[in-house]
Amino acid sequence: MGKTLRFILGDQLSHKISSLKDADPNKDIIFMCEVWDETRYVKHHKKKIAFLFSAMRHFANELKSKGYNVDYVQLDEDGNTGSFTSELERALKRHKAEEVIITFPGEYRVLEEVKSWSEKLGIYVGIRDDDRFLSTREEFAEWAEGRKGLTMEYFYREMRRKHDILMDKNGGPEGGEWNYDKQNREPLPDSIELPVKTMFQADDITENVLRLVEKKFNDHFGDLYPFNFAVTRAEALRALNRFIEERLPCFGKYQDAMKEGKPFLFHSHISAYLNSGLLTPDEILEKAEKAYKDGHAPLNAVEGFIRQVLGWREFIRGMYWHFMPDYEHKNFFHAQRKLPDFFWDANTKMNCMKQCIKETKENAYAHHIQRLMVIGNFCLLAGLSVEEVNEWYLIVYADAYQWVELPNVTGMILYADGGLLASKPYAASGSYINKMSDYCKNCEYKVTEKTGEDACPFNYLYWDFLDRNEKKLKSNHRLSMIYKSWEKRDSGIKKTIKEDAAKFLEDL
Ligand code: FAD
Ligand code: DLZ
Ligand code: SF4
Repeated sequence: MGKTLRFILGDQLSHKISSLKDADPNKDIIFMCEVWDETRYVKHHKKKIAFLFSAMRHFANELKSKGYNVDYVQLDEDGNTGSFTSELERALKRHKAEEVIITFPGEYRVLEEVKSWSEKLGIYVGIRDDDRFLSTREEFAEWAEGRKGLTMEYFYREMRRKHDILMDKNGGPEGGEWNYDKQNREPLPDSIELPVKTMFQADDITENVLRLVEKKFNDHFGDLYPFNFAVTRAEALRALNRFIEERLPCFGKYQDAMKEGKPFLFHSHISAYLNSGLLTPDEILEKAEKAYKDGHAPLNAVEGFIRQVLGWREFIRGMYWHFMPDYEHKNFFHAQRKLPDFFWDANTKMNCMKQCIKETKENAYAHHIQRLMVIGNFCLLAGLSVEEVNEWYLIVYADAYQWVELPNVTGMILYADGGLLASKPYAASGSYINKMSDYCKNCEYKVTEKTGEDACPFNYLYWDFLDRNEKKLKSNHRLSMIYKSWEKRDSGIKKTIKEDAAKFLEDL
């Protein structure tokens, strides 16, 4: 009998990954490879590549020190052929292996590639479930079956019940409510002291990777330095523990707040670690719930955080696999405007966009409200190309993989799925941004002005978007009041709004 090769992908860096469950250190080969195709299918942010390569190399070393036989192919190694399939083919020959075991990949395109191996390479391919998620694709499909609308909130309640998280002894939600979002919308007070972000020093492995990225990916978006990501599970756990200790108590209250020059606030900054497998959702939920039970963090904060991980994250993944591959081609509003250059250099007069894009470029990170209500809101209102916006979001964030990026972009910000994920578009005028941030104070535009050269573009773009898409949106009962107020507006003002929007969009 030939050898078994266990293929670990770059976002499968978990010691308990299903593909390793029955691995035999004496016989099996653990295979990992850095390949051009994965780094270039979109031109990822430099920090994202550096993080993942360093985390992959550290993970491979940990497996080696546990006694496994690890075959790791580095990007610049002689003979690296550049794709998963061709590298696997070489590895199969090297080791005379006839069988590959792999955990279900995170992206549809990779799954298609994995499915082709059996025929192309004449081997047995065992694809195992990715049991790091709390809901399986089958469970999601069962839940979705026959429902008119797929609402995250109901899915989340089922998950709370099923996994017995934040439930009281009578089987109801802890504290009597399922959701404490009403308490979670405060802007950040000037006086508040923010905890320092957890940062890590680069070791030799990371230094080598940084030099490689500098050399090979210089034309990619984003700043490589300073680089202070966690690259091992032990480091990622430290970041998680410090979040629970220092940030979680205020996570809820200031979850939607934004502040110039403060990219990290009370968020956890664990998404890149979670999505690459250094952390798993079960341990995160356990620590968060314990913080509430120990009286360390209030219910609104803990419930709010748990909803993101147990609710949104699992729901988003469920949606991805439920609606792929069609989901990738949705474009409800036929949005096709080219992505403006300032998405790459942050050179725009709109201070909110400037700050959020600048921080994205520096950190490969922006928190949720920046992604949703500033950048995302702009993409929606300006009718930017669904394809280009998806590509941008996949490139720029260290936590971005298509399974999580696509539903957030196509469904949540662009409403390009026609309402499969969100019950109405997340569209907002400048006053929302002004309420939740201090960006408007330093902006060349005036948030209080609705039309004219100095007016905040979000103000006229908001109404222009609703007017442009009236046929598609008017029947949505959640928008009926807004359309009524638009109808009542003076026709001269409506005309000016539309002219201002047209001019702005033309100049983009
Ligand atoms: P926190 O605010 O501390 O939240 C805790 C965790 O909850 C996150 O780490 C994440 O794992 C999970 N979470 C929260 N919201 C979501 C959500 N909507 N979908 C999935 N998980 C969620 N998240 C990604 O992990 N990868 C992406 O590529 C990604 N793209 C996004 C694109 C857009 C347009 C939007 C609006 C959101 C996107 N998100 C994405 C979700 C969310 O913005 C990030 O997970 C979050 O900002 C990561 O920062 P954090 O770890 O500090 O999160
Ligand atoms: C994102 C990424 C990058 C940039 N490079 C690699 C790589 O060289 N090797 C690898 O195994 N994985 C990489 N990844 C992550 C994969 O793209 C990821 O596993 C798939 O997108 C499936 O989710
Ligand atoms: Fe953004 Fe408008 Fe405020 Fe300027 S005025 S920061 S464009 S919301």
